[in-house]
Amino acid sequence: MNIEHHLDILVPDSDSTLIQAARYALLGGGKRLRPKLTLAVTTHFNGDINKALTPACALEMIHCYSLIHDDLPCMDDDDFRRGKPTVHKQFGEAIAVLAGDYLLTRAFEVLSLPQDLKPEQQLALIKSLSSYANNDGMIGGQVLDIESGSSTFTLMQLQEVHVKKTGALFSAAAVFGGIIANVDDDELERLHRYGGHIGLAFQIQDDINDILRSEEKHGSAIGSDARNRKTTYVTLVGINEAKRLAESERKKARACYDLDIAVT
Ligand code: GRG
Repeated sequence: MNIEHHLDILVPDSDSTLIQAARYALLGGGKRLRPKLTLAVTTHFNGDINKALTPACALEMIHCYSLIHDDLPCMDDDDFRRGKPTVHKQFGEAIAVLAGDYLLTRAFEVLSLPQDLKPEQQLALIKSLSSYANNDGMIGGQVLDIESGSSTFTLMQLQEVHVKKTGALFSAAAVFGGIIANVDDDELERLHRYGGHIGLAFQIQDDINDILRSEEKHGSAIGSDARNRKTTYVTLVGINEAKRLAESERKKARACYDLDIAVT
């Protein structure tokens, strides 16, 4: 069951600059955490992971589109991602915007393709992904983040940003596995909470790693987030409390399901 191979099939190579830019982002060496989570949850509920592969790849397309747009000069203005120039550095800003748009659109297209799922399941996946990726989820989190400018968040506000911006796609990944394995609504609700805890733990750990990477590289405990004046868990509560919060989120996730997934 190969996520890389399936992504390659779903966005086949072409002479089109748009497709080349989309493939540059999509096939560029991500950890594939969200699709792996979908496959792990599907397996946990004895679902068929062959049926989970296309939906899992749709999630990765949404994730990659969000990274392309997040790196743009009008957002985080980053020059490198996954050790390579960002899409707008490589292909120009206009093509980067459009490659993000393409992956967003293609994600919903592949969810709607005839496949080995019931139409009700396909509809549930589409509905679920639309809401997790939208204003109540990922895009809403990004807006909150941008609107805060450089003012400092409270811990509650920071948590809301990350529950939406990062947690929502992890919830979508977990819920996807539940939909594919045909679990009931109570279980879907638990999967939603599970994904949210995993996502927060992941985000807090990412903030901690930013500091640790910086200590390794520059010998200073000021990470790139702090240099960019971003509020992070570490800048807000310090590294020890951040580690405690990450562990607490992992514990809450484990209280939902004790799955062996290497996400955080
Ligand atoms: C622009 C619509 C829009 C949304 C942007 C999720 C998001 C919102 C932006 C991603 C930017 C970011 C750095 C978010 C924090 C979460 C995070 C560390 C994402 C990177 O995820 P990984 O580590 O990436 O799973 P890989 O490269 O492994 O796929």
